[in-house]
Amino acid sequence: MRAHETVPYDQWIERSPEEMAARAAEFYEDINRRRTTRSFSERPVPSAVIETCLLAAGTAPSGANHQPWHFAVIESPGIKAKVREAAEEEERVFYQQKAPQEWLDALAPLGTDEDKPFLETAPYLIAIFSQKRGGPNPGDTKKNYYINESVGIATGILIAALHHAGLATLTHTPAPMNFLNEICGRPDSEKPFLILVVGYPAPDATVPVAGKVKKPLEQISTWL
Ligand code: IYR
Repeated sequence: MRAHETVPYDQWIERSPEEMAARAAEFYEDINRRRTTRSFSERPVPSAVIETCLLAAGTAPSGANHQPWHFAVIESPGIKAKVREAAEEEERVFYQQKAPQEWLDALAPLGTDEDKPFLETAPYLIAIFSQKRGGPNPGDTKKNYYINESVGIATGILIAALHHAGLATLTHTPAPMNFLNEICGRPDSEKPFLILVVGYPAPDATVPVAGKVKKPLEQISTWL
């Protein structure tokens, strides 16, 4: 290995097998209560909570530690309205023309459609962008690696962090989403990854029964 600077890994906390099992079970119980909701309350959310969850997302592993992500946090009602207008336009084309029947059939149990009122109701929209070029330091313009994997992992950590903090999320992926670059003032070298809708669920929020069904361990894992 080439010479590189290191420090002791002293943030590591050793846990007994019992403590590990208890912590794993506690985390599973909490994350298993996460549901994607499409019905948000207008109740304001403290911006400091969003900031801390973004810091958590930013700890994600990434290709060559280039951290090829950018989070555009939208709280302005005017900008949210613009996002809704552009997203609903794309979604109308998707649901009424582009989507093959097989896709529409797959979405039917979730009850999604082209109306996206949550894009204005929810207190925060986080538009997540992936960066083709960048690097660990500000101003770097190096090639980035494993971009989708890296941004996907960071997004997963962000969703878990927001849920853990007590907030609901919805992953929204209008396609194509190029309108987000202009609305959020992001350069063409960045590609919209997804919009995360964040807030409290509406008091009368419901979730589709179909979404609760998660595959059992035997189906999602093989042990060799
Ligand atoms: N982007 C559309 C359609 C959609 C696609 C999938 I796959 C979903 O899991 C949910 C929705 C929309 O947001 O409605």
